Amino acid sequence: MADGRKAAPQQPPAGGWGALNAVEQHLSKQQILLKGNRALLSMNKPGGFDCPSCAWPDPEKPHFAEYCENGAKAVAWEATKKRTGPDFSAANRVEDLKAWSDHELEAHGRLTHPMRYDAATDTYQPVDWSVALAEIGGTLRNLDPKRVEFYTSGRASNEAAFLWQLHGRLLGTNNFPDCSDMCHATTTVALPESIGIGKGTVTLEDWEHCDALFIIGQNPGTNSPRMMTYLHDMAKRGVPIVTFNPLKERALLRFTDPQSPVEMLTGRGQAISSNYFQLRTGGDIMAMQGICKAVIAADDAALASGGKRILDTAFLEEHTAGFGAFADFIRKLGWDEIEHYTALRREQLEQAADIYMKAERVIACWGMGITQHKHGGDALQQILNLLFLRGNIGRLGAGACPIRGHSNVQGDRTVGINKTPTEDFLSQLDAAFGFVSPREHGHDTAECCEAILRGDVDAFLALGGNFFRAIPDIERIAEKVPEIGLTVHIATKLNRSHLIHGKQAYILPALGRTELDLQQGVAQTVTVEDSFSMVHGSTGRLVPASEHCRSEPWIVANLAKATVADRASIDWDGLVGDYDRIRDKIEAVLPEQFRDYNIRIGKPGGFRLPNGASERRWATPTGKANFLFNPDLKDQNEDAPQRPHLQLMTLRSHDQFNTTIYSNNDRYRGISGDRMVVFMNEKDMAALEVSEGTVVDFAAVAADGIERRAGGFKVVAYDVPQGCCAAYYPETNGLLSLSHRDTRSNTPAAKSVPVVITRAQPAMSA
Ligand SMILES: Nc1nc2c(c(=O)[nH]1)N[C@H]1C(S)=C(S)[C@@H](COP(=O)(O)OP(=O)(O)OC[C@H]3O[C@@H](n4cnc5c(=O)[nH]c(N)nc54)[C@H](O)[C@@H]3O)O[C@H]1N2
Ligand SMILES: Nc1nc2c(c(=O)[nH]1)N[C@H]1C(S)=C(S)[C@@H](COP(=O)(O)OP(=O)(O)OC[C@H]3O[C@@H](n4cnc5c(=O)[nH]c(N)nc54)[C@H](O)[C@@H]3O)O[C@H]1N2
Ligand SMILES: [Mo]
Repeated sequence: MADGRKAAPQQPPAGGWGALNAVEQHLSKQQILLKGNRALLSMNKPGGFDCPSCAWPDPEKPHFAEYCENGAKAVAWEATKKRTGPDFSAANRVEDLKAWSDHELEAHGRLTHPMRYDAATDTYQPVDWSVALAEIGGTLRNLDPKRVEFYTSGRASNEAAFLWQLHGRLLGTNNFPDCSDMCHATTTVALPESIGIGKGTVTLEDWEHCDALFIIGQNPGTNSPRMMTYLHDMAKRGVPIVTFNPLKERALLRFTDPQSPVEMLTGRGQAISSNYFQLRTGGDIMAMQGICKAVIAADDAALASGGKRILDTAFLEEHTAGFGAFADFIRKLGWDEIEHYTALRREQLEQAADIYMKAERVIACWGMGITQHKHGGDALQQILNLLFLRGNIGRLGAGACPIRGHSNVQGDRTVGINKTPTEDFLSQLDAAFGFVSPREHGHDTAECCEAILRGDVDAFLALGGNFFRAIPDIERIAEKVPEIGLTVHIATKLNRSHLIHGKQAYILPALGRTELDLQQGVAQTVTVEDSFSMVHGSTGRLVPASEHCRSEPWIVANLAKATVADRASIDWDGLVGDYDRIRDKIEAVLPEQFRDYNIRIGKPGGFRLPNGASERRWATPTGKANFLFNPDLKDQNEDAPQRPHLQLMTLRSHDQFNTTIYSNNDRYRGISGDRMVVFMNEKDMAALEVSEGTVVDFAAVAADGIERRAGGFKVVAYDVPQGCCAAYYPETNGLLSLSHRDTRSNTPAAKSVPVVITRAQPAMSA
């Protein structure tokens, strides 16, 4: 192709038989064919468990099989028959395990026993729960709480996360680094500036009524595949779907619904995106402003000719602030500039504007392609500006729709995982439990990493996740972790973070969400909040992986009991004996949001948390929805100290869930058996004198002057704009500089890493 983009190979649509085959293969690899299948049928249904994979909501009337290929993989991975028990850990030195791949570590199976690190043998050894808890509590209690970090990964339930923050605050800290700090924190922080709330405004009902959809920087075919059912139906109804993504993602091109017999038989599938705009990475600010420019120009023309107005002037007057200044700025923007920074043509953006103007009800969704940038917040505020122009918010079929990642990442924040809690929250918490919470702000993920680098952390505790693999700058930070006095990981599978440990180190095995959680003989339900602010119950059903696994609420409560029992009179056993009591406490602390919590989670589909913006109430300083823009900001990548060769996006393959690698395949991108690849434009390849299959090394170009390298990536010619390339996360995380991050929320700019690419040096012979 003239612009160096490799034409997409002739491949079948996404979904379809490929997806069904993948489900069967993943179940059988984990030796759970029948058991797994039965589990899958109770997933995302009232009375069943919530899918542990993504945060897409459950419909009120679920399909017979309300799950997707990647949800099935997540369940198979958790319900596996394989085990990582005491024999294994006693026989393998931690130093040796470091040579294992991420896939191998987790694929070995579920953790079955609490373990404690033994320095003499460099192994983890089984330890009784009571001993582990007493030892951890004994250490923690005597530390300066400002030097203790409580990390949360977004699979934790509301109940577990609520007890976790209570534990941290009883100890005396607001240090709550969260996986969301690497993810949608950009949304949580920048969206309130625009509309007064950090959450999306739409529900599934809106999705059913919208008549044009914009998908910006998100890959639903892999990361929220149940969204594909909606995209498929919309496309079939003729609803235009406008995609902005540098990379051609196959499921956004064509998708076969595995539940449609006709499509399965013909193999043709349904075209999904009506328009696919391959903008340059980080070009979203100007792309959105370009669309706004075309819309405002059309309205100016209508006004001049006495035609019907394009803008929703009533909405703009009653509900927004700052429109005048924004419109002036936009009118002066030059199309040359817009084309330069987006790598899109004016006609393309005018086409997008045309679709936007013809539609009565527009939803715009976004993911990591927007949030993981230096000015991610500014980019999403331009998406909001576009929505405001025609009043596309707070009415049926229209609104803002950030698509969250982990299945309960939004809920964990709601119940208090927050380094800057409001005074309201803290005073209610204090009243509910009879103590005084710390008021001083704590650390987010980036600040926690900085504290580790400075040597200012004495204990690091993680409720799930794989912190030391998911963060930027992993190599520099890993070097400092052995200086930390205590590391504790509550986990289901062994992962790299457990091998990068402190002096005193523990791994505590948790029940997974699919598993039966009996407390005092009664099956417990936990709750989660999805991307649409719906809260609903999840009840595990499978036999636990081991009799020594404990539920997360149990582990957290017992850890708290061993550490801070004397700080307030709290009936920890009572709370854990019946999770209704934990929910009563959540309701006491957040009465407006969780009114009648225990009653309302019984309703199919659950209940929706209050969301002012979706009713056109704006909790902003102006009391309005704000048009926000920075006139000096053109794109995300202007200030690299040296001209990088390319902007690297770090992304997910189809066979991974974050740092959990199910296999080395990426079916939709045509990759099999290898994760060490870099997707490049053919013109960039020619300029760098590399060809398909050449092995290359990356050197990152960071403002802090530190050299970061990663080597051994095989070049794959791909349909990406010139100047951009892509490789998988987490293999590239050593290239990310901790300081290269969203200016508001500190979210690492994982989608625009400036890199220089060179041919790999032949290995030196020893
Ligand atoms: N199966 C599976 N499901 C998952 C996950 C998983 O790893 N596996 N992870 C979960 C989590 S925690 C999250 S946060 C979500 C992540 O889900 P997504 O938000 O889809 O995340 P990514 O795959 O990292 O990247 C999203 C897309 O952004 C595009 N992109 C990159 N840079 C830019 C840019 O500058 N502009 C635009 N417009 N697009 C860009 C990429 O090409 C890619 O298609 O998925 C969740 N669900
Ligand atoms: N370069 C780059 N870096 C990124 C990203 C990127 O796009 N590019 N994405 C970022 C994003 S969006 C996110 S959300 C983070 C993810 O960061 P994390 O949330 O920290 O990482 P995960 O890989 O989701 O965590 C996997 C581990 O969770 C544990 N686990 C699984 N299920 C359970 C459970 O039910 N209970 C408990 N206690 N543990 C469980 C298992 O031990 C497993 O090994 O990574 C971020 N890092
Ligand atoms: Mo995420």
